[in-house]
Amino acid sequence: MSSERPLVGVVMGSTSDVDIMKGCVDLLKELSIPHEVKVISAHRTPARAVEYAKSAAERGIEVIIAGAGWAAHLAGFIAAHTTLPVIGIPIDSSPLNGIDALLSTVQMPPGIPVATVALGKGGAKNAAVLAAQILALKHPSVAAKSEAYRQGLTQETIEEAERWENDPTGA
Ligand code: RP5
Repeated sequence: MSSERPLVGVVMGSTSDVDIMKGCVDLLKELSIPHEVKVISAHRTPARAVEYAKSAAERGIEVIIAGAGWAAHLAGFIAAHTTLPVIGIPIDSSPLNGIDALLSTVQMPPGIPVATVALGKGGAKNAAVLAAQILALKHPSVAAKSEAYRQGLTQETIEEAERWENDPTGA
């Protein structure tokens, strides 16, 4: 949790999602983006989900990230109650390995979008990066962090590739 006023609201459907959602929160921290984290279920605590979505903009939140598994209605339910951009992370926690969450999150009807990222851990990280890229349009400090993150990723990938290219059989 950041001490500054949060710009990103990170919401997950259950404490059982923490393992996956940690990747998102860690990256928001790395990018120095003020954020808050809430556990709110669209099915088990629907009134809290409505209250959260409706009050987010007036509290200064600019992007909401919502991760949920199974019949994952959290991101869509929140999107229905706010015009803030909502990024949905489908979590692969169900016996269907997340295909249910993926379809529930991505298949929003016309007019109420959820920017759905990849399933599971990769998606959780991408949600943080996408939130940073949205905030970067307005916040120069986030733009700088976002740019530096991308450059770091590119550099790291080149160095890793060169290590293997120079010594393909090395340990
Ligand atoms: C979803 O149901 C949550 O996002 C979680 O991924 C899944 C299972 O929740 P628990 O039964 O583990 O609390 O709403």
